[in-house]
Amino acid sequence: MALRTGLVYNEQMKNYSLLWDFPLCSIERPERLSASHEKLKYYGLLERCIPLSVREATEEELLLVHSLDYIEDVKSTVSMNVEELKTFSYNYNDVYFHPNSYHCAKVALGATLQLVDAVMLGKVRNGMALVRPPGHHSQKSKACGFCIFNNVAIAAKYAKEKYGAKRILIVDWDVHHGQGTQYTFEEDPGVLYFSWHRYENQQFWPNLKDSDYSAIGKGKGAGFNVNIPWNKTEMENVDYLAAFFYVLLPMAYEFNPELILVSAGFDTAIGDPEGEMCATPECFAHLTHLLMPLANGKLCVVLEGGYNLRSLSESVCMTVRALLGDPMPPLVGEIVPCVSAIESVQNVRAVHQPYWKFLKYQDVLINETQPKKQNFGFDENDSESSTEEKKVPTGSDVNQDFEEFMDSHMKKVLISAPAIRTAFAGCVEKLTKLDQCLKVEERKITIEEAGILCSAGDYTHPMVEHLLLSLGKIFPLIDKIMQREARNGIVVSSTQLAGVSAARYALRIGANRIFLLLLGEANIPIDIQEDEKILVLQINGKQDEKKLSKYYIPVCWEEDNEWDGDLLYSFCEVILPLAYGYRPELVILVVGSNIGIQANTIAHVTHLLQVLAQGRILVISQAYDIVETLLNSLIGDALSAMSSLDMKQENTQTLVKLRQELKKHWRLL
Ligand code: Q9C
Ligand code: ZN
Repeated sequence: MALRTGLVYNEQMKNYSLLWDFPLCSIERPERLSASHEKLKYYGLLERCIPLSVREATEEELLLVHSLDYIEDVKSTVSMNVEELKTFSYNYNDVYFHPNSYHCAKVALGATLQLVDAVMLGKVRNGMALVRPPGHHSQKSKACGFCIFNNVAIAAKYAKEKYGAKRILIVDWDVHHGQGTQYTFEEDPGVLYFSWHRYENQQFWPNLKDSDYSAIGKGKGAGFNVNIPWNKTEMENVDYLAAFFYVLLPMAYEFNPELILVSAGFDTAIGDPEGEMCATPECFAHLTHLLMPLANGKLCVVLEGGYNLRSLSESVCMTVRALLGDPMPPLVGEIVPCVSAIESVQNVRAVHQPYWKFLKYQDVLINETQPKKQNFGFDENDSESSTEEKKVPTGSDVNQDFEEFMDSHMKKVLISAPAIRTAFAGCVEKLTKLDQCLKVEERKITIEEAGILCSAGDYTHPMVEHLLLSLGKIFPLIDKIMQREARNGIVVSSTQLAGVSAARYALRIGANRIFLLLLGEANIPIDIQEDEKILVLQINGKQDEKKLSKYYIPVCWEEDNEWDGDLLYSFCEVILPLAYGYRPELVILVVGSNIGIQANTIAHVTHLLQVLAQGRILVISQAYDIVETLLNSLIGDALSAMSSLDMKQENTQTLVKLRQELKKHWRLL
């Protein structure tokens, strides 16, 4: 199915607001929806989405999570006067009611369920529901924190019941803890609930012990509730990414959800008066993109909080752009998570270690090598890298400085996508999706030209003709990508030298930092190993052990193994963090033949790599039979789930050692 993104929105949900003076609730206003919707229109994103209609949720649907008594109580508010509404509202914590609240809350839930239906029935691949009131604080018999009915929790129950979904992942990136959602699924191993939230050692609302990392779920649900408490404000892009790389992504891959629901609060974004965090809107494009390869692409993003209209609406647009498959804007900011974020992430990994295979060998090893404190790669004593003072934004001040501060963080939205997504060269005629791609003409490469681009002696190789033909396909593809006529490209070439020559050529035409990821054997000339403009990471077998340097990172794994799990987890925990820190302008992925990794796994890696370099990636495959699978990933098709994701203890050890080694040279790890 082509990439299709649904958008659920309806003006009706603007028709309620706060009717009396109640400062704690004044930020939750109708303009939150109109500002988001207007900006989607402004950036031309609205017209690219499939509009989905809303409906009122039924009582039966409300009963999936809420009690009949509570529903009746809420229903009774429709005929209340202001005094009565006030009294009723004060029964609960930080929530207000309006005579139209009940109706809007049913529409917000109905909108969410319409999105779930469209995604589960395959009418759209993914989508977003712009709704209010939000839902994640509301509980069985309680309204709370602007929330009346728990949209996302009910949606999960609905998907289980109506579509038989067995594993649902809920990602709650709102800055508040969705305790309502946690309570709903605490004992349910079929729903993995992940939430990060401002916590400040329980000093922040809703001030619950239940929001700490120690709340891991109960009974059969133990291990399926994941809280990352942020004990400081001003968390940045990199802190959120660290939570994804070291906790959520490997866990989500291991869980293998059939559907992902996002409780998408944008009060985690910069300038929000509630969150006081510093993530920029682009961060949400990255988070969204990183979730898209899971669950066959079935991703429903549902609005929760977000109270700075500017950062809310920009962040909504960024999320929708990612859902649509647009290229990722580069991320600004620090490349090292702060100490407090690292601590939280480590604590979560430690309490979840008994429940997740990807944590099984690692933390044991880390304990052995780091007897005092668990440390999975960050160096806490490195003051230069992680304890820097951050610039303090004046989160709630609406003054000149604050507006300028916001201006400086809202610049990345307009990145134009190349009209053509994927280019190819050479004879791959049998592939089915080529009509969607740009065929690039090969050109003739002379021995002289190749001579500059290969190591001395390479061009006297007996296979010289063969090499020249390969380069004749590869160089024009790199031209197209660097000139932004195509976003990415793919080519089949069986010569081992192709990757290195491609990188040299890209440098020559002006690329500055190239990330070269090699899966399989290849000789890397010494000058490339030392070139700071090319970061090489190579995964190959043990028989050919190589020496690590700053810009050449060989990973040598046990032979005769399936490397799928090892690759995927190393990718989340080492390769991506490293590559993010390097900020490449081009990614070159070389896939060798017979490497013990399934095509589908490499397709996942290919998708994830597209968060880098604005999606500029060239895939060079030495084998022909996997090209179709990789092409699907490049053109943005949904990926199928990964089948085997075991990690080998030996290879995990290699990974942990590698992380130690890399710490000497690189800061993100
Ligand atoms: N400053 C959502 O974002 N008030 N709800 C907290 C502490 C309640 C937020 C007061 C905030 C509720 C969906
Ligand atoms: Zn919130």
